[in-house]
Amino acid sequence: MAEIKQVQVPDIGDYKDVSIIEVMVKAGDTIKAEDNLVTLETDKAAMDVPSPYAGVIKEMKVKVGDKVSQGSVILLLESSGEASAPQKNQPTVQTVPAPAAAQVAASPAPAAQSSNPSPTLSLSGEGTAASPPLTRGGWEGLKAHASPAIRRFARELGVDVAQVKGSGEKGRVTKDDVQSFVKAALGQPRGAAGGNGLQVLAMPVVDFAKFGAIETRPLSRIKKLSGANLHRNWVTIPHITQFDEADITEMEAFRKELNVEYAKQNIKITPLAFMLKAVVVALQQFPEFNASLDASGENLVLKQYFHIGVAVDTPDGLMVPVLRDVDKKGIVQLAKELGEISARAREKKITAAEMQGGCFSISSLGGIGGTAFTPIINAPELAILGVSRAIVKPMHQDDTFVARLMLPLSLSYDHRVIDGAAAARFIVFLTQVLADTRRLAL
Ligand code: CAO
Repeated sequence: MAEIKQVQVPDIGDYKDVSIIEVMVKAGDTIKAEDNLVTLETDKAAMDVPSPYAGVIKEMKVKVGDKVSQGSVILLLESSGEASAPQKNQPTVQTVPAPAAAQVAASPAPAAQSSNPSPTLSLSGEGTAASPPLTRGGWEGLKAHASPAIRRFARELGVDVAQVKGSGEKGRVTKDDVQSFVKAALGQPRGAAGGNGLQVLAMPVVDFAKFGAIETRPLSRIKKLSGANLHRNWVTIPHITQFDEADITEMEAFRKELNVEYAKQNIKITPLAFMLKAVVVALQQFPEFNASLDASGENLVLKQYFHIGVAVDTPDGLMVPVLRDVDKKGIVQLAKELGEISARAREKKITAAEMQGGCFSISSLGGIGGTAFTPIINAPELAILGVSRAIVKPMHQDDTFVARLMLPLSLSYDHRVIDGAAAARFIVFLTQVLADTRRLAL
C-alpha cells in the first residue's frame, strides 16, 4: 500500500544552511528513484539531490533560495514502494573549477571569439567537467554558473552552456534559459552573423578528366595540417595588410661587409637576420603586437619574451619554426640559427615543440621575388610580416632622385586587437630601424 514519505536532504558532509539554487520537480510529478529533485550550492560545489524513492510528489517543502542542511525535508512523496539501491541517493557533486589556460598547440585554434556571443548550437557538444574540450567555449563552460543537472541537460542538447545568458539568481543558467537558447539558435538562418557556420556554396565537383589528361597527387601531411590552420586563421581573424618600403641601402652595404668577414666561418647573413632583430625592436616599442588574446577573447596577454617564427618553404610544404629570445642574440648568431633551423625544417627534423611559443612571424619571399603579398596571421599571434624582394628604385631626396635599395614589407594584423593607425606606426617605425641599423642597438 502506498505510504507518504518525507524526502530529506541526505548527508552532505560538513555543509550547513546550503542554498537551494534549483528545484527540478513540483507537486503532482511522478518521479522515479534517482531522479534529481533539487540542486544545492555551497561556495565550492553544486550538488544534485536525487530521490531515494519512486512515487508521486504530494507536497513541496522547499523553494529556490531556501537554506537547508542534512535532514531538512525537501518534499512529501506518495511512495510506490520502489527505493533506490542503498548508498545511491547521495548528492552528485560537481565542483566548479577555476578556468585554466588552454594549452597552446603548434598552431592553436583561435575559435571565433565574441564578448557577447549570439546563440549557437555546438556540433560536438560541450565536454565534461573532467575533460573539457580545449576550446574557448569549453573552458568558458566551466566558468558558467549552472548546476550539474543543467550542464547535463545543455550537453544533451549540444549546447555550450557558456554561451547561454543566465536569468537565475546571480546570473545562473536555468533550464528555461537553455531551452530559449536552443529555440533562438534554431530560429537563426544558418551562417547568419554570429552563427558558427559560413554560408557558402559547396565546391563544385568537377570531372577534370573530361577536359584533358590528369594526374591525382595526394597533399602532403604538412600541407593538410598547415592548410587547415591557415584556413581557420583566414576565416576567423579579420586581417588587414599594411604595406611600406624600407630603405635598406646602408643595411645592405653593412650586410655585404659582414658576409665577407664571416665567410670563413661558413655563416651566411641574409637580410632576414636584420629583419628579425628590427622586428624585435619594433615589438618592444609596440607591445600590443607582442601579445595574444587569452582563452576568453577578452584580455590581451602581453609577452615579455621575444620568440619569432620564420616561415620556411620545404618540399613538403610550409613550416614555421620559432627562433627563441631574439632580443638576446646578435645578428650573426641569428643568421647562424636561421641557417640551421631552416635546413633542419627542410630535412623534416623540426619537432612540434620548436614550432610553438612564437610571438610574431616573418614570412620572407625576398629570395624568390615578388613586390608584395598578404601573409596570413599565425594564430594566436596577432601579426605577421611579409618580406618581398628588395629592388633599387629612384627615390626623391633633396630635390633630386637618388638610387636606393628599397625593401617591400607587408604587415598583416588582427584588426580585433590592432587598429590601423597602430599598424601604420609599427611599420613606419620598422622602416626607420631598417634604414638606420644603429637603431638596432638602442
Ligand atoms: N631582397 C633581396 N634579396 C633577398 C631578400 C630580399 N628581401 N631576402 C633574401 N634575399 C637574398 C639573400 O640575400 C640570398 O642571396 P645570396 O644567395 O645572393 O646571398 C638569396 O636571396 C636567398 O636567400 P634565402 O631565401 O636562402 O635566405 P633567407 O634568409 O632570406 O630566407 C628562408 C630563409 C628559410 C626564410 C627562405 O629560404 C624561405 O624558405 N622562404 C620562403 C618562406 C615562405 O614560403 N613564405 C610564404 C609563406 S605564406 O605561404
